[in-house]
Amino acid sequence: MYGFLIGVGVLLVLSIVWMVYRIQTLVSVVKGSDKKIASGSNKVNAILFILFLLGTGILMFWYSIKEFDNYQLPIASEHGVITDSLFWITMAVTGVVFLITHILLFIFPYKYQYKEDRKATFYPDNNKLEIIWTAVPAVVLAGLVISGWVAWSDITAPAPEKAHVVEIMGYQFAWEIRYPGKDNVLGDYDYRLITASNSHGVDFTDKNALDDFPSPKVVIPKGEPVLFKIRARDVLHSVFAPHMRLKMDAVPGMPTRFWFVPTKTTEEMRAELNDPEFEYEIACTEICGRGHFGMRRVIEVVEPEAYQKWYAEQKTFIQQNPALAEGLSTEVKELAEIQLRESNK
Ligand SMILES: [Cu+2]
Repeated sequence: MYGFLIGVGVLLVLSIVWMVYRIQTLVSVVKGSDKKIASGSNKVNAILFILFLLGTGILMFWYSIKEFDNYQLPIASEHGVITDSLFWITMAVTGVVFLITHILLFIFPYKYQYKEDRKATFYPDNNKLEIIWTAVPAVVLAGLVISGWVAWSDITAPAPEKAHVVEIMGYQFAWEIRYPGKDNVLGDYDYRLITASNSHGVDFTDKNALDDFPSPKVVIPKGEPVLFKIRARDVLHSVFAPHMRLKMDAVPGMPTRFWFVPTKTTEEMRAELNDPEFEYEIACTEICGRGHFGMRRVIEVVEPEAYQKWYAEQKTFIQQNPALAEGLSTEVKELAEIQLRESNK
């Protein structure tokens, strides 16, 4: 109902504007002032074009320089160096073209504003010019696209065998982290197994799941390949680790992955930034609902020895909650019990 009334209101306002315009035109015809094409506002508009160019140009440079450190975070992964250099090459090429075209775009309306004694030149076509402005962008863009494609193929190639696996599962509104345990193989999962005490939906009838363990934060070793296996439990989320130059969607029903090699420990980055509080983080970059802003997890990059030590100290799901082993087959239960005994030693 309101929509209809608003529609009628808009129509009425538009018709009033149209009537005012019509009356003005008729008045100028009667007065005989409609013959004059250019008025004083022509010059004002021409000058406004130049002011707009200068104003927005200054604002753009001021903002870009002021906020530079906020969008150029230090790189903490091997492939990040490659993607960053691609980014800056693209930025340089498109930036120069952007500046030239926009300066011309705004200077031309000023330079060629209407003058009574000036006539437009008739210039139908120029084949040579057209070939140049088609061929040059085609070659430059092909170069950019191909170098980007080569880098992306490398980055998304299968992870090395020895990569450390971490599962990251997004849900409204947090991330759950699961490690595969000693066997480096994650156990199966099934959304139908999700309960209050099994938020990952881990299938404990799969032997690979018995040594899996959860973690409140992502701990990974420096200088070694890490494979993130990413999934979502409800809606689209997206894993974003800006210092690692890592971004990958978490899609319900379609597991994704991203592997990389971290190059600086959290401690090293703290020293570099002179910030003892610094933490690497994962943020969600898919607007996934009301609590989207709260989807943060800390990533801690440590030396490989410290990682091995931390890994060995973690308690499996079943060690943390023996009730999860209830109802399992005798064979699986025995395996789980061996683990329990080991952890109690
Ligand atoms: Cu999210």
